[in-house]
Amino acid sequence: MHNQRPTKRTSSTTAQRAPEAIFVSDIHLTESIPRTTQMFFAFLRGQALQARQLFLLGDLFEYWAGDDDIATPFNRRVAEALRQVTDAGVALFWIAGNRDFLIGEKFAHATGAMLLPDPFIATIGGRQVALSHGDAQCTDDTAYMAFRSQVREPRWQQSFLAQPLAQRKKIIEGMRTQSQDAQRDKPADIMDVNAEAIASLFDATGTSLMIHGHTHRPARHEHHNGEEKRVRYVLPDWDCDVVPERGGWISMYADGTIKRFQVDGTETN
Ligand SMILES: [Mn+2]
Repeated sequence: MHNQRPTKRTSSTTAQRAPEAIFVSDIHLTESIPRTTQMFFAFLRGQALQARQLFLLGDLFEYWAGDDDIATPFNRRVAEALRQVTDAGVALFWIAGNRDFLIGEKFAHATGAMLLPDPFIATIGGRQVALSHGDAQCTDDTAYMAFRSQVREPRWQQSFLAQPLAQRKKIIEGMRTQSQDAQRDKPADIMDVNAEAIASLFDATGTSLMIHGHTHRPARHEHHNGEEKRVRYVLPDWDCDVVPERGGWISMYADGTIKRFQVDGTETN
């Protein structure tokens, strides 16, 4: 047995500190990825409960057909897993992704999540951090940007949501097939964020720190704006139903430090 007596040295090491906030995105939860779902639930029962705040930065779900879709058994399980996090006292925040932007107040109520606008400026560990899903900054993909502005219009959403759930799911299925076909023909670069769109987002939010997802290109980027150093973290997407498994999250601590973790809990440097 190890000596359980805490010492000053161990209690001050970063590895043992509880994070102020954890950020995660692009889990793309759906029934066909059971191991990913299991790993995400394990994350919610484990690391997430250590944090004061959990930020879901978009595309938690592979798709969301409207809040009546919460009755689907799989979605119900996800909502209940999130509810356990908020019931345990963790503040849960949500930014919509390009696949689950139809999440609404019913989902928020069921899970205890607070729906945030994109972008949102949070203050964590004394630092201001701009949070975004990231799809709105992929401005080189003009076809996607046109689609995005259409489906984000309240009138489009109203008429879409007025259709029966089964019909909406069929339409989304068609859109996903189309989008997969289109992505195959698009050069990889246009599916990344645009540098000017990122600079504009830093300018508009007045921050020098940003966390987003969407591109599935996990990284820590430094952007220099005159004397100012701007740091941008990109979250990984999750897929634990393939080898090697992918996924992970970003933790931010009370002193403002930031660490990136892989889905198995090891730190990325
Ligand atoms: Mn996305």
